[in-house]
Amino acid sequence: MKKFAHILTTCIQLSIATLAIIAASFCTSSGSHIVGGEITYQWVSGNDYKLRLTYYSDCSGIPNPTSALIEVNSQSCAQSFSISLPIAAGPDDISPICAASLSNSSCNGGTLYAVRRVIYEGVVSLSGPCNDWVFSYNECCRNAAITNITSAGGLGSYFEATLNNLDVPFNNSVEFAGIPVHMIQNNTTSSLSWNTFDVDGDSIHYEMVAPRDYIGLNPVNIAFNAGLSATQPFIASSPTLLNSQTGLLTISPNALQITVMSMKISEFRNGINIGNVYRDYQFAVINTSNALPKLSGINGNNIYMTNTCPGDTLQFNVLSTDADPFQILEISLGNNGTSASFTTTPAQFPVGTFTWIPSTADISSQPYIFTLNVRDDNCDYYGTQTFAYQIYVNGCNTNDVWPGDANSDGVANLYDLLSVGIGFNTSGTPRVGASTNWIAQPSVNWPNSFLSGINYKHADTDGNGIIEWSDTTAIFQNYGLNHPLRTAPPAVAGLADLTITASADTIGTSMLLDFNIEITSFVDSIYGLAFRMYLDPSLVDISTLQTNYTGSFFGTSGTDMVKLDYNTGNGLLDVAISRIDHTNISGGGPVGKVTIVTTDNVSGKMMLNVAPFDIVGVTATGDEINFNSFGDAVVIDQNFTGINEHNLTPEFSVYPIPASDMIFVEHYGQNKLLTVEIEDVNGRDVMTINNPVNKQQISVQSLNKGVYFIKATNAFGTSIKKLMIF
Ligand SMILES: [Ca+2]
Ligand SMILES: [Ca+2]
Ligand SMILES: [Ca+2]
Ligand SMILES: [Ca+2]
Repeated sequence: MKKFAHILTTCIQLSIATLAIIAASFCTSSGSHIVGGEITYQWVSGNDYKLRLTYYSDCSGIPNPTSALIEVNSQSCAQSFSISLPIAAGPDDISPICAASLSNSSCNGGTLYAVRRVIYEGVVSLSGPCNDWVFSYNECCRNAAITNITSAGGLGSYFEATLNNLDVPFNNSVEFAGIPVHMIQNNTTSSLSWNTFDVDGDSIHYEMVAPRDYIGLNPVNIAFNAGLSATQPFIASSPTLLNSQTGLLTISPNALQITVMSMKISEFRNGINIGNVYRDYQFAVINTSNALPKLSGINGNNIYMTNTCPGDTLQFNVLSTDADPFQILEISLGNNGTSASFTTTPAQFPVGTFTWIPSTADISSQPYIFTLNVRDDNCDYYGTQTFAYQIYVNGCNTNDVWPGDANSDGVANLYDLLSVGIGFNTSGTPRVGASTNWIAQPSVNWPNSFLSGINYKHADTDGNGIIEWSDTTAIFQNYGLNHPLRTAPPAVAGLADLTITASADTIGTSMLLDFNIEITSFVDSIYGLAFRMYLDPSLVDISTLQTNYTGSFFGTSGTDMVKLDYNTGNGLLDVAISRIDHTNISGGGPVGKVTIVTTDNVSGKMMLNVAPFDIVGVTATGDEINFNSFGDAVVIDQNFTGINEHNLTPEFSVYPIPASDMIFVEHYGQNKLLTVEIEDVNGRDVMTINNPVNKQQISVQSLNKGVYFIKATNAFGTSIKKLMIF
């Protein structure tokens, strides 16, 4: 009967009717157009809590109630009563409508879809500690325009928060900073957050659940339309994603729709669930040509996570962009319950600077989530996105293992492979609770240490108790990530030469070229080698880089040599190789080979310079060997192929690209093809056709998705083209 009684209350306020039956029919047909809501609470003292209902409604619906009745229940303590909360703020139009169009907001009598927010607040005195307090609010009716549930206008809203003040002396619920985004773009992927934070520092977990109706006082999950669900409430081109740790939602709608969804946000202290808050909210998917504004990761990169130590000043910049050339952006930091600050430069696309000096009280195994909102000034509706930055505050115990930082120098990169090589096959105590996640992991010291004084346990990157092949995985996974720790560099024990030589002096566009890497001096003792090379992406097709260690002076990869190469995708190639048998080798010779394909858009003549740099060699005991670097230069000449070679070497086309089941290699040169080969990106031959016909049909159904190369060879040489299988 509760539902009925409440409809009556709402409608009497409107003075529409005094008869319950008429009131009920009015409310069902017109409704209060609830867009969403949530209940949060703040601890006042003892068992007193300030309750807040934040209530969102569509401006074209009936006015919001002048007070809100919150039900308070605890089954275990046999408590059930209600409290009426007066309005504390609002109603406010919170729609992302630009100033010039505000007069056309439906909150101002216009036609633009708009949402208003009202906040109700009041203090409740609980009878004592109970582990199952429920604060709830219910009201008919939802917005009839909702499209992902059937007959939404006849369904009620039920909002709830829970508190366990039996297992902890007090709790403040999570809170939501800023204004929720309620309009998103069709056919665009939007990244959004509700900017949740907890002033107590409790750990927060996010989950998508069904929005609820109610029968009596009891919540009832609302069923979604066919094909949709609580975790997939949108009609979308790819699944809606919720990061359960950061609360970041990624939505790719591909239909106009009005979608209601609900998120459960749970708090845990010492592993105990001490409270839950539910935000029930509605998104309108609209058509707009406005491009969404974006924010970079930390200091302009695409990494959104970092680590710091208490007492250190953590500062980083975030860059904003928007594909719309004349819009002006704003960046703001969501409220977050810490002392972190954020400033921005005044510019069309501002740069924001985040600063935080955490204290020892901030040390936590959980990351702090800071959300930055970026907004453009598009009209009628602003475009908004949220980006989450995770910051770990560590105890900064130098004894902790950071998985992948095998040499414990504060970063996971190529040099860590050298420590894996030096410690190869050594066993020690496995790490308790080990993972390859980039967090500080306490670990018992092993008997051995490297020359630098760093314990061998750091090279057991996956924590399974032995340094072996699998320990390259965490280096790769956490490549380039930093943690706050500095150690002195190891001693230097020798000097040698590393030389890169190109296989040609001059080549044309879209052509294959080898860079041979060799130790060109006699080395007394060496065990491992790491270096970087830069291949200018305007001249080299970075996606085609192939490394090959066949015939390496260091041994055979996977047998007596461990290797790691990392293509950063922006021209840098990091290479590291090491023996695994704890025995130095001496002499010199080939290290490996990097094969590239020049880009097809070089105009005129360009010089490609390639030299190794940041070279580190080590002995089996970890002494460092310094290297001189010798590079090479190649002229890339757009017209290089020349008349003679143009006629002699194979000329062919490959289609379709991309392909999934069949390709044609069509030859139109003068000299008969001898072979057509397909190679994968690792240089492995996956298919060879001898004596192909001029229009050779090749089935590629058996090939995995990815990039391949088609090599056509005649008596005068080989030509190569890229192939994409999808
Ligand atoms: Ca809390
Ligand atoms: Ca824009
Ligand atoms: Ca390292
Ligand atoms: Ca291991």
